[in-house]
Amino acid sequence: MQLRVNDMMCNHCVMHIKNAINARDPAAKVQCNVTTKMVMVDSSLDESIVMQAIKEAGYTPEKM
Ligand SMILES: [Cu+2]
Repeated sequence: MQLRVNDMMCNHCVMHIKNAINARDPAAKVQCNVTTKMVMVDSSLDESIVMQAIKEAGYTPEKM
């Protein structure tokens, strides 16, 4: 799945987002691009769960 996180500003944000998703699915593969604000997630988790994880980390995910 692909999400946009406009308030992902730096590698610190990337680390928070990756940790939040991996806490729910340790096998999840997460690729973040701070320039395009794109977050690509390869996981068996529902999109709603991934979005909730990102919100709880303090960020604002949007569906593509
Ligand atoms: Cu940051």
